[in-house]
Amino acid sequence: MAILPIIETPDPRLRTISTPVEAIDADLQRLIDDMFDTMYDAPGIGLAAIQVGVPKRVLVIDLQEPDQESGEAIRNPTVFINPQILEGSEEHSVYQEGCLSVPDQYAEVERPATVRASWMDRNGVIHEEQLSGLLATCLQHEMDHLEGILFIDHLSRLKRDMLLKKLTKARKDNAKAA
Ligand code: GNR
Ligand code: NI
Repeated sequence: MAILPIIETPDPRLRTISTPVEAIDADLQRLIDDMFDTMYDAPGIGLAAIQVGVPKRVLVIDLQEPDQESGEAIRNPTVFINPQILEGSEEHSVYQEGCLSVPDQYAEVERPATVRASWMDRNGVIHEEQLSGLLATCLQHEMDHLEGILFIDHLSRLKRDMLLKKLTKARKDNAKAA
């Protein structure tokens, strides 16, 4: 188990189109475990393999929603291998999104509110489900990574440029403080 370094924009590797997984072998199982460690450590609610430099169609998601009674985050680690979106709803919803590869920057993104998706789990079992809410948004955000797309690509040029400027400034300030 290992925490892997997360690649940040403008690293060109984030623009790679990831290729389908052909075998669920020990190497892939280790990658999945390391991706969960990396996601929980960050912390984040999702992570695509390309964010740790591996151009394979694998992503992990755990919304870690708080338990109604204790308020503690309940873990529900889910891995999506070779995921596909079969259909997106006409209805759209807007979420404030962030990305571990665009650190500490947030913006509203509009996407289909529900999606019908299929994927393989780590045992090779195929799933097909209708997903909604934050899970639907997160899956679409992660699947964008598999195509080399970042959430900032969904913004207007003006908003994207402003956000990237803030990121550059934050990095400079951090470098000074360090
Ligand atoms: O941690 C994350 N939070 C998040 C919030 C709203 C929509 C998408 C996300 S995914 C993000 C982690 C990440 O960068 N995954 O690629
Ligand atoms: Ni992301």
